[in-house]
Amino acid sequence: MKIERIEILEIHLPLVHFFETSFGRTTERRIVLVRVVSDGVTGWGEVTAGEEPFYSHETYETAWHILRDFLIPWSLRKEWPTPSDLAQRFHPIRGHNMAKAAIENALWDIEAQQKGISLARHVGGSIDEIPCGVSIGIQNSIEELLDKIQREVDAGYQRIKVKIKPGWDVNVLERIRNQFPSIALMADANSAYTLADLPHLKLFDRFFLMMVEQPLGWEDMIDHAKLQREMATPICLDESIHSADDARKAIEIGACKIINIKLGRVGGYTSARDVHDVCRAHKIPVWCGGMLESGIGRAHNIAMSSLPGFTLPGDVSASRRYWREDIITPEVTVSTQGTIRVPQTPGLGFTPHLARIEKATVRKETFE
Ligand code: OSB
Ligand code: MG
Repeated sequence: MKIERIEILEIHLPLVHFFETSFGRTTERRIVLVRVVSDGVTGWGEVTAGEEPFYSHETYETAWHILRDFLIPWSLRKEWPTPSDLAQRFHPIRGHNMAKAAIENALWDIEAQQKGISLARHVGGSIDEIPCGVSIGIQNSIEELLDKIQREVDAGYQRIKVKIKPGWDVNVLERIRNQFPSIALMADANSAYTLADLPHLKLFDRFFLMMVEQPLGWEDMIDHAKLQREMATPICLDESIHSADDARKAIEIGACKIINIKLGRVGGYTSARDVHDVCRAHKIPVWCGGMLESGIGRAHNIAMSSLPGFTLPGDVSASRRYWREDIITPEVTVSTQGTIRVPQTPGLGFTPHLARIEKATVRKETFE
């Protein structure tokens, strides 16, 4: 496939409700979208980097720089046999996985359209209805959190993830378990603790969580392995896993029992499939994490979640939980059983709503 044209767009989308983690509160997303044209076919990708370098070092602005000055010039006007060849070309650039993923993923969308098959099928997916969970941020009060959980349980979501941090953890989990003794529950700390908190973290074992996600350092594996030896609750790694090699090492040293795969964090489908395959070979279940994506990134998450190792409910949920109007049609909807149907139509399976995208665009650059 020859890439003729790449457009990068920065859109601003207000969230219907703020989202708060141990590293801060987000009220409006600033998202870089990538639109690639190859052999006359258009594909879309989304940069999943945040507004601030708190989840990882990447931001939408660093992605803009890396796309404009490196990834796009390296991609344009060249013949790429497959999207994985382009991913390979990006290897000399250290990190910046979210910027890389946006272009690579758009190529998978293009190829799927050219072959007339769904993106999910094209990347090797076989699940046609994916199980969904929700990620609920830190709220202004525990009562508000309990109300939100009730609403999501009533909507049918199969598991509830809550964000925790020191001061908003054991007390909160206790209240949740009192009101919801048997829901599938997990907690995500986004690296808010250290091994010095070991006695405190061990208290989590009382709540029969499905897992605790990334309790320790954002790049750590060693301390997570020490913690996992002391804790019954399975540890799931998010931030620390950037590649299949990272996954292998984490599994080998016992740093986790579950891995969350995010397309952006690992650098696109080629790497995501490698992480998935390593986990599968070691019988480590995986699930698809979310980054408060617009419909484009959400559609890609749905395609990835169709891979056979994605056996646990992910953080891929309905558009309406995030946006008053999503930028794709149809919007992503979730059944009362807490599932999303994987589209069977060619490509992404959702159509970018160009007028809404245009309305939300604050910056745009085209490369030919
Ligand atoms: O750690 O999974 C995370 C959002 C932004 C950054 C990091 C994370 C999250 C979420 C939200 O948990 C998941 C979603 O609903 O998209
Ligand atoms: Mg996480």
